[in-house]
Amino acid sequence: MEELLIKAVEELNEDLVIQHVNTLLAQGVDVYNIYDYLSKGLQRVGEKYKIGDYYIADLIVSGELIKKVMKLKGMSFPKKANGSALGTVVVGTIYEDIHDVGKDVFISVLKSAGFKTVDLGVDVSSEKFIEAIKKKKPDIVGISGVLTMTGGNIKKVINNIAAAGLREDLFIIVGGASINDKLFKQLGADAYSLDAVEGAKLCVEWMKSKGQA
Ligand code: B12
Repeated sequence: MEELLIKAVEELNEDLVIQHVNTLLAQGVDVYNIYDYLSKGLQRVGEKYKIGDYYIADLIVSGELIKKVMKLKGMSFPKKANGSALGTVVVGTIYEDIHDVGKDVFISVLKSAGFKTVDLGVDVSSEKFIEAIKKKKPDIVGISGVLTMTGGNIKKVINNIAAAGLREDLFIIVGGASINDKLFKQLGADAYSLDAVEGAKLCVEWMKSKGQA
């Protein structure tokens, strides 16, 4: 079934994708695993685009398809028991990048872990990040970057946050397919992850280290 779902995403077959997701949900398969299959399917769409088998229109369709699936009943991550928020996380996709599926998954996982989240959307400038940090006073800032060419933008945003005197005691985590070990070391962030669940765990660890979780 998992391969069927991956293949249906790869082939942009919306009806089949929805059918397979609903079947997996009915079988009690973990939402985390289903997101993993969807990501693998999108990966293949990306590969097809890269070799010229798919066009930009197909990328757009794939993005819309996943957005629909994310809204299906049962696709939200299980909520932690009630209580006060673990902390606040401001999240946005870096400027010049409009990919938001990964950012949205990260936000859902953070919420399920008990965080309050502030979603700044996509194409977020330094000014917007800084304004939100001043206003919302978050414990953590999450920056998503999917396009390789936006690595420099992430570095600039982090530098600008520091120049505005807001870096101290602020945990900055970056993620998204553009980040790798080498790039991360140049960015001035505190952590990175290519996986939303692992990223959220790192955020929980940070709150624990501050004695707040
Ligand atoms: C759908 C899609 C689009 C859609 C996006 C729709 C949307 N609403 O997001 C649209 C059509 C807009 C699009 C446009 C473009 N795209 Co596009 N797109 C994709 C595609 C197929 C899927 C992306 C996706 O949603 N993946 C699924 C999510 C869940 O994965 P993810 O983003 O990596 O997120 C996960 C983790 O990284 C992590 N995560 C994400 N953010 C964060 C943040 C933090 C803090 C943490 C901790 C974790 C975390 O959590 C998520 C789950 O674990 C990818 C292919 C691929 N391999 O990914 C190409 C891809 C990313 N696109 C690509 C390109 C080139 C483009 C365009 C430049 C094409 C063009 N010529 O115009 C434009 C750029 C537009 C722009 N300025 O941003 C390239 C990027 C190449 C590169 N390395 O830079 C890819 C890889 C395709 C390819 N193989 O060539 N695209």
